[in-house]
Amino acid sequence: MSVYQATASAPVNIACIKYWGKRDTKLILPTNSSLSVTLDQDHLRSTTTSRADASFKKDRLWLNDTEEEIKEGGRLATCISEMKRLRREVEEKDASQPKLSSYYVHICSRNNFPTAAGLASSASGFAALVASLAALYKLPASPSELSLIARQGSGSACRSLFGGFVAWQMGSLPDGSDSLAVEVAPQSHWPDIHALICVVSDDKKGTSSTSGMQRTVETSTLLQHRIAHVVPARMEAISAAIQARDFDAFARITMQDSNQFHAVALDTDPPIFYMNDVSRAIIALIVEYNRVSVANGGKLKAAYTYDAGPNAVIYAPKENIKEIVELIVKYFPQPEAFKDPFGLFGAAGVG
Ligand code: 2P0
Repeated sequence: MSVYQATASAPVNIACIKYWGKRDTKLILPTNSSLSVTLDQDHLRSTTTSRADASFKKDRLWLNDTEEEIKEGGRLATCISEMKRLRREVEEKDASQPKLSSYYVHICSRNNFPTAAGLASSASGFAALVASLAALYKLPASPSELSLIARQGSGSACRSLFGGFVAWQMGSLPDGSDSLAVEVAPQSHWPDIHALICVVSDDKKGTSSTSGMQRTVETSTLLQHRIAHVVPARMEAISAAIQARDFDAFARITMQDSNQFHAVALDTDPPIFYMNDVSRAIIALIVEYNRVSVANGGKLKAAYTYDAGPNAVIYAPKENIKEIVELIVKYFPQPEAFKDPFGLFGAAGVG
């Protein structure tokens, strides 16, 4: 008897140009394009195994060994049914294919980083889910085509189907068929960039991204300015910086966009605060580190970016990482017992 099972992994991605706002909440269509760097497979990733079997009685999913409910019409159910639809297309073209689209699936997903670390796992999670079902169903789909489905699980997930530098083009069609991820450059184009993740707090965040960004869409006038007048030019400029391996420009744009995303969160009614005093102190440290370099005739040496939480991600060329870690440890001494509890306080290569 044949066993129909496949496993796939997808890494976490960290945005340099932030996605924040939906123009369609069901299809998850964004109000602006975004661009991220996918971390390498060795560090923060989700690994998912999917299995189809005629004996299964319903679709089921386990996340880190705990079963999650697959709510009818919810994001998980949408991704699974969309993948079954693509499988049906394969079966209709080739009658010799087993009718896996009519079987229920059991899906088991695990993160190799603690969910409690406060790092977004929905991006890697939905990307790995879609990739594992694509492997199970032997779909001829490209990563961009799969990104259309991962996007409906969680917007940022569409970017984790590629390694390296990835853009999520917002698209303009109402059905979302042009709102997909594309590769800007593979990791091998610029392997020198590293990401340092500083876990400032592992508390669960107060305002979820999904509800926070909708409140921003409804109440922030600054978001309208950002969408119309800021992001399009930044997408062009950061793509050019990546092509040219221009860290100075990449860093400047990344920090500006992190700042504007948090300004937009603050411009929301009621306001949303994702960074805390430690987050802001890390910004001050990186600003000073860069100021000294520039004052001595050098260039920017590091870029900070913050998502919907207080944890810092610092991008820097590899040669600066050791110095940055030493600075962070000097100014943010940690009690021995809390030193790197998750093994996250270190450099992760990208791609
Ligand atoms: C990003 N973030 O571009 C931005 C920056 C957080 C700050 O994507 O509602 O979890 O599932 O589409 O993707 C977080 O939003 O939201 C996010 P949904 P998601 O990475």
